[in-house]
Amino acid sequence: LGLENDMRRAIAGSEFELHFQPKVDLDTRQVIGAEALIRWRHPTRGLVSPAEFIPIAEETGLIWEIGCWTLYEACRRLAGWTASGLSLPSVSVNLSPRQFQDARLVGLVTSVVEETGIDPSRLELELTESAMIGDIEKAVAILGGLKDIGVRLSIDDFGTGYSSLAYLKRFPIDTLKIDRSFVRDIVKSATDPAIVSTIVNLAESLGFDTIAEGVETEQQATILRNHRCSRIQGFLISRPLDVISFETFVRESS
Ligand code: G
Ligand code: G
Ligand code: MN
Ligand code: NA
Repeated sequence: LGLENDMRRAIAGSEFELHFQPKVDLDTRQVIGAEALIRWRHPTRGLVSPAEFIPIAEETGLIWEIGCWTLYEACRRLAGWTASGLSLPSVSVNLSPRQFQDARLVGLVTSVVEETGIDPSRLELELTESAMIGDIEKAVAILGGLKDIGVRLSIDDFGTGYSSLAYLKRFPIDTLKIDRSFVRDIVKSATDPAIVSTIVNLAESLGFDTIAEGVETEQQATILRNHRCSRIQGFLISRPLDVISFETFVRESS
């Protein structure tokens, strides 16, 4: 309950901030986008990881308010960067299962896009497979509502959930984010290169893009390139950065 009460205060008192992790084209290392990742600057505990507070926010329902703030903040940043000439094609925001299933989601995204004036195709929403299993018809309807706004959709941590191919082909999504567990051991593993290759081929057949997450070494990047995965994200390129450091990173790499 301690953290829950603190979270209510944090929502009211703007103790949250967004960090941004660049996504790049593997060959050119050009920045193609960034993932927004929330951080909580707690007055006594210091920087609290979302891994710690997002699950509590999900349980208590506070995730709705936090998600509203995250979406607005990410889009306000994108609008500001566009106005100031920083060249950043897109920004992605993570949505947890409860956010995805909230009946207010399509309305929220519509309002955020209108009020911040961003081009909706430059906003990407990252969803996990677990958010979409259960009621597939409902998931397809929500995804369709989001696509109608013009935003891009990706499946995060792809390969770790339960998506069957029958469902996957019905999802109007744009990108599969290859889970970092397949990248971690790709240099030594007998199976992981084949898994990555299968995901890339599957994505191509269904008309989706891919990006590999958690890329930490040049060796991993080389193997990913050999398996025709052309976009990467991970500590090799950059850790998630606070706004000032991120702006410097984008300027220096463009
Ligand atoms: O950045 P980090 O490794 O600390 O993130 C930990 C987890 O928190 C990841 O699974 C990430 O997707 C999730 N996360 C980060 N920011 C947000 C956010 O704004 N909303 C939601 N729902 N999850 C987030
Ligand atoms: O669940 P999701 O994929 O949204 O999680 C994003 C989290 O992954 C962020 O918290 C970020 O800090 C973390 N992350 C990003 N790049 C790397 C990486 O190269 N290695 C590891 N171990 N974690 C990473
Ligand atoms: Mn993510
Ligand atoms: Na992920």
